[in-house]
Amino acid sequence: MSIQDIAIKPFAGQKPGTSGLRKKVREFQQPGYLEAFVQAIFDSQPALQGGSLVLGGDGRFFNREAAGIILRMAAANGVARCIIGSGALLSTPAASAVIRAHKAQGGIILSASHNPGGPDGDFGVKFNSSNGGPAAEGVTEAIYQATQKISHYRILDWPLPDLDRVGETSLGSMRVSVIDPVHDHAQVLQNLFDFDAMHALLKGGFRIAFDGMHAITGPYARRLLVELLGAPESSLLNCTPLPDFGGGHPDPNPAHAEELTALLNGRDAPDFGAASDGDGDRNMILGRNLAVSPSDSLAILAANAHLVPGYKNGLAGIARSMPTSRAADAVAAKLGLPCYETPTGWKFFGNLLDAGRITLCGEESYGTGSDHVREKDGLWAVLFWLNILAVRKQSVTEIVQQHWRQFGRHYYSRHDYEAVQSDIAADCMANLTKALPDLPGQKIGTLAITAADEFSYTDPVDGSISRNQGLRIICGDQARIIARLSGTGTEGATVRLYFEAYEPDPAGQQDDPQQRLAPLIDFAESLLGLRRQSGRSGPDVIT
Ligand code: VG1
Ligand code: CO
Repeated sequence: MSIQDIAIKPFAGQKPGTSGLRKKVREFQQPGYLEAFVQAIFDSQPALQGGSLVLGGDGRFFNREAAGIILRMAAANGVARCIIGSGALLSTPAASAVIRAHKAQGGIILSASHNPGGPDGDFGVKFNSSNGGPAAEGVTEAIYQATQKISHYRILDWPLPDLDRVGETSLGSMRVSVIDPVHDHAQVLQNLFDFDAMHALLKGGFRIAFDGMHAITGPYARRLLVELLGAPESSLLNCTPLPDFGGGHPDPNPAHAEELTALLNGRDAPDFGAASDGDGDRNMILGRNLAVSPSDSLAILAANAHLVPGYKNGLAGIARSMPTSRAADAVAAKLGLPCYETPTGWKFFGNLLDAGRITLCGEESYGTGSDHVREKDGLWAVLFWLNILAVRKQSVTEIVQQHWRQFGRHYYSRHDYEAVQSDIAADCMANLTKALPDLPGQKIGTLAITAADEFSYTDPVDGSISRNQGLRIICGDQARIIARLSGTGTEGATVRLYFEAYEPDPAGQQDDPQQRLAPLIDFAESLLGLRRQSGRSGPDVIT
């Protein structure tokens, strides 16, 4: 058995984005590319030496190969124990649960989340810290710096143990624990929700449909929804994980989860629909003929949290990412809770959760979660909704409508312009940046602009500052326009535009969001010139 020290040169651009390093599979397959990034993790995270590392991924193309390389590198870099999901699988929230349950020093998650997979698709590597959450900016920066001065990587030249059989084994002097990928996560969820009440709901004829989008959540959904809650097997759609996600785009939104959306909009629809993404951290919630806006979902979970055993003693606070609608703020204000506004990306919730300042948090991008793990959690949100539905005995639509009547409705939409030429995207953002100082005082129809700025965030726990987190145009409590560049795309630049308008009057709460938001949408275009410059007639994806 020998440890090999292999010379390499640094690769340009190994800088983690919103959530880990995401690149085309082919880029990751270049000799030494994955190895360089992983070695940089070991070089910059000395606690892993002699410690435990959790490893698993969403099962996409290249997952198993990459896991094998990382396992042999971990052994060569002095990791004492590697805890790996069988088949090298772990959903992102499950990886977080495993890190916490086994008090590991960190974890490596192999996923490009909602990005498509397959040989021509995307791959990703993400490092999570000992709290189970995505590495904070300071850590990802240290990893990036290490990639830039790398000269060697270390790897053990030895055959891998059987990764498909649960049990204890070893690789060199490293202990390898192959675990059931579902167990720890299911355990955490069973402690939070009223499984008896949900079981009774389903037994009483309440019908659900869960779409795994051929990604990681299939086995998790089967355990939780079918085996524990007694839902019929036919409730599971696309729950066999495939390395290319069946050619689909594992992003749970009405645009990409077409089959499920059609089912819920069709005749004899189930009462409740849900889907999750590639790595199982996102969720979409559907009622009959209704897609719940993720921002509303966060607010509704917060307003009803007291109905759920794990949160019956109340919430410490709520946080949302900046572009997420202010629906959650309205609930926090009513409940007298602190509400934090963080930059996009789950890593920014970590400190608030660790410090006990918040219990629930969420993002407009179909992500919700709580302090039970340190990642957003798709099936957690599904169970949370089912628990509320079991207690309130109302339909999804009734719950949403009642919420709007009580708290007002925040009309909301996100427009994505994908794979825009990078220089055009930069130019449009520069146009808007230049316009910002003159905007306050101007009007968008009847709405007065009260502030316009570039969002920067000071972490209230450790004081770290994150600048350049998106451009905002704010019309008091009435409306907002936000523009930012995506940090997860792998082709050109993806521009995200976010629109929000508040309607307290129940008589005005039944409009079509796109129509309602049209003046904001037009105003944004007049400043950005994105359609004009990119030659597109509209966004690629509207959610
Ligand atoms: C997107 C979402 C962001 C989310 C991130 C990771 O980032 O907007 O809210 O945290 O994806 O989610 P960006 O930079 O492309 O806007 V996941 O499920 O892809 O890990
Ligand atoms: Co994801």
